[in-house]
Amino acid sequence: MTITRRSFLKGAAATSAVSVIGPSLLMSAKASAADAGTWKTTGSHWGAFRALVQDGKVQEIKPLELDKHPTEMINGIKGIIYSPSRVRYPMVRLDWLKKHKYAADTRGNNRFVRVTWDEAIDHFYNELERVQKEYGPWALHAGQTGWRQTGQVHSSGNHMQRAVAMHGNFIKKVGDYSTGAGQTILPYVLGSTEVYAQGTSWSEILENSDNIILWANDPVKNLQVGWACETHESFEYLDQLKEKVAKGDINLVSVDPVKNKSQRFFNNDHMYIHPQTDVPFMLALAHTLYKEELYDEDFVDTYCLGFEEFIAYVNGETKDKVEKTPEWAAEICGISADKIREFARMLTNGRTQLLFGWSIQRQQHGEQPYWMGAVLAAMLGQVGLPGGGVSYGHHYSSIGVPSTEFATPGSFPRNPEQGTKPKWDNSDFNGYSKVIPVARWIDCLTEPGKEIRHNGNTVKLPGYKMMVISGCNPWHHHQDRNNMKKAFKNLQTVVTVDFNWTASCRFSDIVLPACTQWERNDLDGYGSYSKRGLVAMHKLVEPLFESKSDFDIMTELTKRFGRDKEYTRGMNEMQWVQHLYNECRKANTGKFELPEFDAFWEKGYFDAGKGKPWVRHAAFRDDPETNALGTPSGFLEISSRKIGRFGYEECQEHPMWFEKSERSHGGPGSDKHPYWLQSCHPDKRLHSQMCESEEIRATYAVNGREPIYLNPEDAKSKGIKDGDVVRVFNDRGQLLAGAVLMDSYAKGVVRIEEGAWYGPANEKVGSIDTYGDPNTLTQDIPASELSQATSANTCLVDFEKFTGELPPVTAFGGPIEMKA
Ligand SMILES: Nc1nc2c(c(=O)[nH]1)N[C@H]1C(S)=C(S)[C@@H](COP(=O)(O)OP(=O)(O)OC[C@H]3O[C@@H](n4cnc5c(=O)[nH]c(N)nc54)[C@H](O)[C@@H]3O)O[C@H]1N2
Ligand SMILES: Nc1nc2c(c(=O)[nH]1)N[C@H]1C(S)=C(S)[C@@H](COP(=O)(O)OP(=O)(O)OC[C@H]3O[C@@H](n4cnc5c(=O)[nH]c(N)nc54)[C@H](O)[C@@H]3O)O[C@H]1N2
Ligand SMILES: [Mo]
Repeated sequence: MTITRRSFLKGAAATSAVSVIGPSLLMSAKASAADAGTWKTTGSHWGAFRALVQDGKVQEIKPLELDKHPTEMINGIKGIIYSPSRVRYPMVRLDWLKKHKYAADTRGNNRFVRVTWDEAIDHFYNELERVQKEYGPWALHAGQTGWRQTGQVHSSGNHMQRAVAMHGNFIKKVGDYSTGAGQTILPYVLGSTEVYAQGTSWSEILENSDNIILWANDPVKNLQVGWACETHESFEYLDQLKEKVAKGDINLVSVDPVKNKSQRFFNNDHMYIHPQTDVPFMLALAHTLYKEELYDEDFVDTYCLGFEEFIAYVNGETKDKVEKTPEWAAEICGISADKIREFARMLTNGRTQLLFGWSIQRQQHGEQPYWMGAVLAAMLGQVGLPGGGVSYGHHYSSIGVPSTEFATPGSFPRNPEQGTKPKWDNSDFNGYSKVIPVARWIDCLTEPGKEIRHNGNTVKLPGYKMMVISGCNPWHHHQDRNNMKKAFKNLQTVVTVDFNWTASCRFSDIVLPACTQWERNDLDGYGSYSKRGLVAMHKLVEPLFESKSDFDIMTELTKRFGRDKEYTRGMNEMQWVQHLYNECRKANTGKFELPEFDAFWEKGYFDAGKGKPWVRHAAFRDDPETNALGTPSGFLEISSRKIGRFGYEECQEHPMWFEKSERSHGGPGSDKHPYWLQSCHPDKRLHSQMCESEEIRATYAVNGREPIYLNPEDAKSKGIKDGDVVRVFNDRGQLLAGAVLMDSYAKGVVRIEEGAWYGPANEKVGSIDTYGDPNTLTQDIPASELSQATSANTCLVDFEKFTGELPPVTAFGGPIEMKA
């Protein structure tokens, strides 16, 4: 290995227009004959697999025999381990190190110097000390979390938070980017988050449903990954569903502005809808059900609260005094009034299961479509029946695959030992809130001290000075890059722990190289909601370069203040793996017989078999008094007095239609930037993870750039052909992407998948993103005062053919290495 980061980057620049895809730097073409290799078992968000390790390198990967529907993304795994974007050494930003006052003005210029591990940990520790001493706990944010790799011992967020918490207190977050609006509204309506709850079993749905509505839902794409090691069992049911649709046994309709991957798989009916206008459509459905007396009055009377207030709004008697007729809705949502009425009647024709995806709650007023979904289900009166009612999770982590009774393994603890105090035992947050809604962390930097409303409380935003990031990539997951660039100028020190040189590393000051999950031993639950068993995660190869496990990194940190024994509880990695296994084995006594650890480790998994079918909300339906919902009244709340009392503008006492700040097809802002940008979850990545994997990126990148999916007529009107590089822009930012023309996209709708690595031409606000991260263009606004959730899908853009000289892609290949 003679090539340096710098020369690699130059090499990438030289190939500019073509692509940065080259042979992986570390892959040996052929393994030596001497080492026949060993097959080892491990897991991942993409499923369990066995890897052939030869000459200390991963040569081949094949899915675990239990996985009958592996995702093609496992072909990208080698490319993660051997990516040219690996963080190789501890690095410190040159200007932060050499200049005074943290040199925040040049943060993002990607100029770093290599330091030793000792120096890096010293810097990290000294900064924690300084911030606690000079300011206090309000000045440290270590609360962002995300899709850390799998494994219960090494869960990296736990390691970072436990170590930092032993040192001092810090700002934490509540909520997440996935379901921020949904998980906040649904407890008021149905008594639980619903989004993270087991749903009615697929077998019950397949047997009992006459109609299934995939509402903003793309399970075929999104079930490829899971929060714990994914089993892909749900695909058995999707195959059966496809058969039933073909035979006409089930009427499957997708309500979506796009003909998505699932629709292409099922070849089912498509109810096209204009983006962000589901609520007007749903209000008109409610109007039809009411006027045509098709709704279930008994169910609404017995099980629900607040129908009268709601229906008065629908009838135009309250609020805006507009009757929510199909004709009214048609103008907004692009579905004709006749079709709306037909759709309403269809819903009442037999058993109907509504299956919502999560994307429509990741928009401004994202609470409303979810609340309306529950109201429609209530009016249909089938909540709690097999194959009827409403679900908000059947596209996620095998929800709908029956759960076994298996007790899942515990994890390395996120919190310090009970009863202990941090080194800096200071709980004075200077009047600021110590917990912030997750997506408001940038507002803290741009508007410190501001008071905002959140779910019945007031939050005072702390203008923190230091941030520690591990197991997440905020420079992928958050919205509006240029606003982030401005905000980061108010930070003194950013520490990131990652195995990949992401944009979050680029905008940090201290970067610590973690190893990947395939460079350490661990164990994980097999299946998230299905609780299918356990997977052994054998270390495939030794940590590459100077990387270390998060466990080892944070042990080093805690050593600096004499708390390492307490941190590790005196156990090393393998002792933790065995400890968690033995605890799990004990917890399953009498239910499942788990073998001794060694036998489990050698076999590679424990299979708990299949679970028992189940129907969500059935207990409530059977006996609503004994099994009341967890709502304030115990009923399904069509109107919520509690929310009404909050007095919010953008989320009131029952579901309503609110105009969006940006909406295509004639809505606000569409005269200037006519196209709706949806930043859906990627088909061939897990967010930003695997974008760095060159082999798999080569299968979708266009001209070395992230694809933008366009309607062919829209493209033609701008002289754009398949494969052209396109400049996509709005008032917030600009990026380059590669055009892919597809009929599946309606006119006025474009898609760039989230997780595309941010590759700014330089650190200056407004500079063009050379690879195509959609969050260069998205808005950083809250869904409402209730949830304060992200609204990435409320975003308009325009685009044009790019005719200038193509700048090189700067996203990949690591930092520019400088001499200190
Ligand atoms: N525009 C737009 N933005 C979105 C979304 C959208 O739909 N549209 N979706 C949002 C959603 S739902 C989500 S969940 C978020 C996801 O946001 P994130 O969870 O932040 O995204 P990931 O790309 O999974 O980032 C995980 C990071 O952790 C690193 N990592 C993984 N394992 C380890 C480990 O063991 N140790 C260490 N130290 N690091 C590790 C990875 O290399 C990667 O950089 O994005 C959100 N952002
Ligand atoms: N392959 C893969 N799978 C994943 C992930 C991944 O990164 N890659 N991430 C996982 C995670 S963390 C999450 S949170 C989930 C995300 O799950 P979701 O948020 O449900 O997924 P998306 O793909 O963003 O969107 C699903 C569908 O919603 C449609 N849609 C968007 N806006 C609207 C609208 O206004 N109205 C209607 N009717 N439809 C709309 C889109 O066209 C798309 O077909 O996926 C999980 N699964
Ligand atoms: Mo998510």
